[in-house]
Amino acid sequence: MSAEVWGPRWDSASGLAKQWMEACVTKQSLVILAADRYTMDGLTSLLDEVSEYVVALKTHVDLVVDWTAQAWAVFCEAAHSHGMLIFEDRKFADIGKISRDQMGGVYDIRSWSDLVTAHLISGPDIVTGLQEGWKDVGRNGGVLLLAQMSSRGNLLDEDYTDTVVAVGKENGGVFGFIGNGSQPEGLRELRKQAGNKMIWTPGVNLAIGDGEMGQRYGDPYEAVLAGSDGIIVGSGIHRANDPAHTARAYADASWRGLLERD
Ligand code: S5P
Repeated sequence: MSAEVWGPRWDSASGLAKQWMEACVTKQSLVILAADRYTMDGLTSLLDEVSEYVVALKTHVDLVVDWTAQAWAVFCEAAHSHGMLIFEDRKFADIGKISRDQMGGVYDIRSWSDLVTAHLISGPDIVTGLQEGWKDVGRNGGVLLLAQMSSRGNLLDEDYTDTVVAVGKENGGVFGFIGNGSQPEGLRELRKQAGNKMIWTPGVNLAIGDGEMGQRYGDPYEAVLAGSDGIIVGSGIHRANDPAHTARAYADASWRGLLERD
C-alpha cells in the first residue's frame, strides 16, 4: 500500500522520511497538528482527543506558560506512543555553533524532538550545528528548511526559495522543506525542485482566506494535490468546537489528495 500511494519516492526513502510515509499510510492522514496551546493541560487534552488522526505533533515549546521538564517528558512520551514524530518549530537561524548549543539549554530540544525548523539565512552550517545537537545526546533528527512562508509580505522570494532548495536537497541532514500551503502554484514549482525531500505546508484551513495578522489559508486537499506531503494545521483543529471530528475531516482531505495526485 505504501509504495502505491507514495509512488517511486517510497523506494528511495529512508530513515525519518520512510517512518513518516509509513505512519501516514497507517493513519490514512497527512496531518501535522500545530499544537499552539499555552498550558500543559490544554496540550494534553488536545493530544488525547485527536491522536488517531494526527501523524506528527508540531510544538512551540516556549509558548507553554506552565512548562516543566517532567510534564513535557510525559507529553512527548504520549505523542511517541501514538506513533507521532515530534517536530519543534523553533525556526533556528543562528550560526552553526550557537544553533547546536540552542538544541540544549533549558528546553533541551535535542532530547525529545525528531524534527526542527530552520531558516538557511545564516548559511548551510546551521544544518551541521543542529545535527551535532542531536548527536550530542545520541539521537537522530531531521531539519525542515523554510523555503516559503504562508504569511503575507514575507521576504522569501523565488530566488531565495530556489537557493534553499538547491542547497537543502543535497544535504542528508535535511528532512524537507516548509512550503506555503496557501498557494498551490508555488507548491507545484517547489515539488518539481525538491527531489526526494518532503514538503510540509502550513497556511491550510478548510475555511480558506485570510487568518489573523497576515496569515493566509488555502485548501488542504489542493495543497496535497499540488505536492504537499504533510499539512500543518493549527487553529483549524485546536480552536474547533469538536477537535476530533475536525481533525478527521483534515485527515480525510489530505489522504484523498494523496490518493488522487499523480
Ligand atoms: O510560513 C509558515 C511557517 C510555519 S512553520 N507559516 C506558519 O503558520 N507556520 C506555523 O504553522 C506557525 O508557527 C503555526 O504554528 C502554524 C499555523 O497555525 P494556524 O493556526 O494558522 O493553522
